[in-house]
Amino acid sequence: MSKRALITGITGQDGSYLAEFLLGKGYEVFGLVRRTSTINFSRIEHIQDQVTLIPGDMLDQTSLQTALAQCQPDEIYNLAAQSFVQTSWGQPVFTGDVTALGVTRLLDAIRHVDPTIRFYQASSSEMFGKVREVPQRETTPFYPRSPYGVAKVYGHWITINYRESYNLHATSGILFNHESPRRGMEFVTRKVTHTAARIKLGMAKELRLGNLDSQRDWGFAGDYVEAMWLMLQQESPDDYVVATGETHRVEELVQVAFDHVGLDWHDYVVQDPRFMRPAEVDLLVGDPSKAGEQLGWEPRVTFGELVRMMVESDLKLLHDSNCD
Ligand code: NAP
Ligand code: F7E
Repeated sequence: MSKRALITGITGQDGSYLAEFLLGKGYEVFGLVRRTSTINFSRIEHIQDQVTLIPGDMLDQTSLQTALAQCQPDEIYNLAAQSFVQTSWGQPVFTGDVTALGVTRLLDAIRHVDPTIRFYQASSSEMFGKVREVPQRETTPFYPRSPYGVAKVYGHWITINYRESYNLHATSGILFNHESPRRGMEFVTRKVTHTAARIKLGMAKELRLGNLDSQRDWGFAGDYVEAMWLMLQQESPDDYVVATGETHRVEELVQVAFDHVGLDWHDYVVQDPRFMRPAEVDLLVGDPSKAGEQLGWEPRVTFGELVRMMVESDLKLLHDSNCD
């Protein structure tokens, strides 16, 4: 009998990679999708006939319980969230409802429907915020710097609380930034690679950015979904940091992307206060040694390879859409 997995957030970047990964492992894959007036299945359209989509919303307890009863999963990967940090200042209550309380709704549905289901929570390096130590590891205290980060701290602790209160196999993966050609356009990596490609093709003249000095530990999403799966294959639930252990400035990201298309970024990049944040996180860089030792996980794609892969993909995407 093949294992059954339910992915919340299957239409997002990570959800699409995880669904592919689990299908490759022989899983029967279910995805929770919320109702929207326009269908947004572009990231999963190539596998849509291999997965079963179930309507539901992280804001609606009944729909979560119904989804669990319907698909009876062995494993649940909770990837659904309002995941854009900048938006969380403009919509702090909504962000808390989906990204924080949504985790409780799902854990409580597990408790009532089938407490043997294994649960993965998508926690975030944003929980470290104003960092207490460098690099950050599982034991580093949290100091979130955005409503999103605060919501993720709640989601992290409610996962641990349900693990300890009800003996659930509930695990929290503290993932540092991970990117891909499927990254949303609002995030800085994709904004840079897509705009560099547009400038190269004569479709744009400038790239407006916020803080070029921010530093992040950027990995490839395709590598990180494997770590999620490995966590749920462990005998006992636990918490793990998943990161590359390297940090790069936004300016470096810009440099690699523009170099790849043969342009000097200084001629195109404009700093724009609209993209500055009310509070920034400090030096985010993760220590993935526990994931390495206990899960046997390590990142494969380097920072340079990742940025170039994204630029190449955007050049192709723009070229193909021009030919349509
Ligand atoms: P993403 O591309 O923004 O995807 C978010 C997913 O959540 C989408 O499928 C979205 O559905 C769904 N969603 C949002 N609100 C929902 C609701 N009320 N009910 C049901 N589904 C809802 O995010 P991602 O980059 O794949 O990240 C996946 C998870 O990992 C998120 O929880 C994120 O916070 C966390 N995380 C990400 C990173 C990273 O670097 N990518 C790092 C650490 C943690 P729609 O398509 O309908 O909008
Ligand atoms: O910003 C700076 C910005 O929006 C990265 C989410 O997946 O990872 C992601 O959150 C940095 C920040 O990602 C622009 O100020 C400069 O310092 O790509 P981002 P994020 O905020 O790190 C974490 C781990 C998550 O959990 C989140 O869900 O880049 N930056 N100029 C800019 N950022 C954006 N978006 N746009 C700019 O123009």
